[in-house]
Amino acid sequence: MIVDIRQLQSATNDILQICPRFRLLVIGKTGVGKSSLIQQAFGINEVHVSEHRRGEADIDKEFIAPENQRFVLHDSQGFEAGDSDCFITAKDFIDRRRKMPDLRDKIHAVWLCLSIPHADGRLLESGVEEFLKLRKEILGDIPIIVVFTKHDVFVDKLELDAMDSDEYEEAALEVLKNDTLSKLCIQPLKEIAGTDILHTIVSTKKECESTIIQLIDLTTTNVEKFVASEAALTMMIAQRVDIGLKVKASIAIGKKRCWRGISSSMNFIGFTMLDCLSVIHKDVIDVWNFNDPHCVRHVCFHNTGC
Ligand SMILES: Nc1nc2c(ncn2[C@@H]2O[C@H](COP(=O)(O)OP(=O)(O)O)[C@@H](O)[C@H]2O)c(=O)[nH]1
Ligand SMILES: [Mg+2]
Repeated sequence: MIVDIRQLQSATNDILQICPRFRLLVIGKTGVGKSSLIQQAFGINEVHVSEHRRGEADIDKEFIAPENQRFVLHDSQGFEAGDSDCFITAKDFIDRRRKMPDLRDKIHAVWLCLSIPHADGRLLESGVEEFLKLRKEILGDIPIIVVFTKHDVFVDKLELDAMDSDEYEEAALEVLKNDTLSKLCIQPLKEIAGTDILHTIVSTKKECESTIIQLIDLTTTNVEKFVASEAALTMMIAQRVDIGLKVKASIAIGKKRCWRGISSSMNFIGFTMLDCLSVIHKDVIDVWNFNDPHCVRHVCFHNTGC
C-alpha cells in the first residue's frame, strides 16, 4: 500500500486553520492596567499599541506579539464622559467584525477593564454605563467580562487604613475586603448591567497569578459556550498562565483524532510509529505554544526519536 505522510494531518492544524489566533478586544482608560494584564496572560514582553492620535489607541490596528503568534489584540481607550467618539468608534468596529463571515476575523471576547473606585468615587463613566446597558445589542453573543484591576493596590490601602484605625484583625479584615468590593464594585455594576454581567478582579502581581487564571477560565468557558469551540481551544493555546487549561486542551485535541486513532489503529494504518508519534508530538507542542522562534521543539523529536 502506498501512503502519503501528508494524509497524517495533525488535529491542531485543523483547529488553527479555522481559528489561528484568539482575537480579544480590551477596553479601558490609560493606566488602568490593560497592557500589564495582557503581557502576563499571554506571556508577552511588551504590548505595542498603535496610536490613532497621540495617546489614543487605534482599535482597528491588530497587535500580534512576535513571541506569541496565537493571540491578536485590539486595544480601545475607555469611554470618557463628554467624548462620544471612542464609543461610536468601538461600536462600529465591533459591528464590522461581527459581519465578517469567518470565525478568525470575528472578535471572540471583550475585556472591559475598570479600576476599583475610592470610597466616594464613581464606578462607571457615562459612556461605559451606556455600553454595558446596550451590550447585547452591540455584541450579540460575544462574551464581555468586566475586569476590575489592581486588586493588590486596593488591598494594601484597606490594610493600611485598618492599621491606622487600630481595627487590624485578620478575619475581620477579610470580611471588610469582600464587603467593600461588593459595595464599591459588584453591586453598582449589577444595578446598571444586570445580575448576569460577567466580572472578576485581577492583580498582575506575581503572587496573584490565580486571579489571571480565573479570568482566563471565565473567558474560555464563555467563548466555548457562546462563540465556537475552535476559538475556545485557540484561547487555551494562546494563554500562558493556566497549566491545567493546557492539559485540558491537549486532551480535547488528542481526543479529536490522534488518540482515538491509536486505540482503533484506523488513522495510522500504513504509517510508521515514528510518523504517528511525530503528529501527536506536533499537536502537543502546538498546544503548549512555547516561545520557540526556531521551531527547536518541533524538530528535536525527529532528530532524537524520543
Ligand atoms: N500594583 C499594581 N500595579 C499595576 C497592576 N497592573 C498594572 N499596574 C501598573 O499600572 C501602570 C499602568 O499599567 P499599564 O498596563 O501600562 O496600563 P494601560 O495604560 O491600561 O495599558 C503601570 O505602572 C503598571 O506597572 C497591578 O495589578 N498592580
Ligand atoms: Mg497600555
